[in-house]
Amino acid sequence: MNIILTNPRGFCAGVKRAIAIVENALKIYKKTIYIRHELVHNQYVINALRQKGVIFVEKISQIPDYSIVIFSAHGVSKKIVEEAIKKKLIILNATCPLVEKVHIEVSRSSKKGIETILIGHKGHPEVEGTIGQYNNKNGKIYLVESIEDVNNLSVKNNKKLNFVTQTTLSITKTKNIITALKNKFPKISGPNKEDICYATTNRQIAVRKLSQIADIILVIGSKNSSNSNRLAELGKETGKFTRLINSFVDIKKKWLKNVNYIGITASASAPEILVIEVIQYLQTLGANKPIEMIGIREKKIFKIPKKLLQVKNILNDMDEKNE
Ligand code: 10D
Ligand code: SF4
Repeated sequence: MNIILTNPRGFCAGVKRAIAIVENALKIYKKTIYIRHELVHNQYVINALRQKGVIFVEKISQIPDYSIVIFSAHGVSKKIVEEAIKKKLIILNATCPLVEKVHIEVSRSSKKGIETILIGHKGHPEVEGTIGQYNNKNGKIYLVESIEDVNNLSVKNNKKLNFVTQTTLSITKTKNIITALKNKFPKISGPNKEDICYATTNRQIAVRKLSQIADIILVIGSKNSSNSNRLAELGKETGKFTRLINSFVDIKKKWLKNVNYIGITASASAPEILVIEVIQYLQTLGANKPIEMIGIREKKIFKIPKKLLQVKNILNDMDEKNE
């Protein structure tokens, strides 16, 4: 039995930054840290942060006034920011800069009275945050999930129309939806390709390559994670037996019968420790040393907000003065 690991896999720059923000905040502020929504959609990460005393909430009303709140990497609506300001919360924004870019685009369209179509999954927090950048007094933002939704859509002014997308969608499905949009609304403007981020794109390309070699594919990621689900969906579309697993505990021995090559990937929110545990488990069942696939090298790094660095500096200064 052989193990093949995709490259790239695991944490993206946005997830690393979000976790770094929380880690820094825990060191700097000696108060309870509240996080609005799961920081990233991964059970292991969330449990680890809970153990460090972090409290996760869905509503700002659940947070006591004057507390510290961190917005999750998926971003929040303008309304949520306003609620947090009203409660005089110290806000640390862990929204991925690539999600923030989409927010800016939607906000700009809203100010200009350009109606916007968002391609994304209904109910996902990123989608809610992006919709929440549009001021409905100026026009409307429409959500489409499929070509069928595009066919059924009618807008007020098809000459002043823009589109944006969720960052973690399927590359192929989104391309088809954009084509349908452009056919229906030839004057629609939007990003050159789509807003699907580099990490989502690279992990999907890697799984497609993996499917050419592997007999089965295991995607490490949590069930509520959009980018994890897209990887599992893609594996299945290639015809390979594919399962989304939280950790090695979810692996069923019957999946491995007569399997020579086990392909493994990890989503943008899944830590490498989970990959290591899967390898160790498969090796107890007789698997060989894993083979690393060659893939796109990712160099993107996102800095943490200056606010956290400033607080750190002030504290350092105070320490120096006290010495
Ligand atoms: O569900 P998802 O794929 O959007 O989020 P997850 O937390 O699993 O991965 C990180 C991606 C983010 C924050 C969306 F850009
Ligand atoms: Fe940012 Fe992409 Fe990671 Fe989402 S998946 S946090 S958009 S880098």
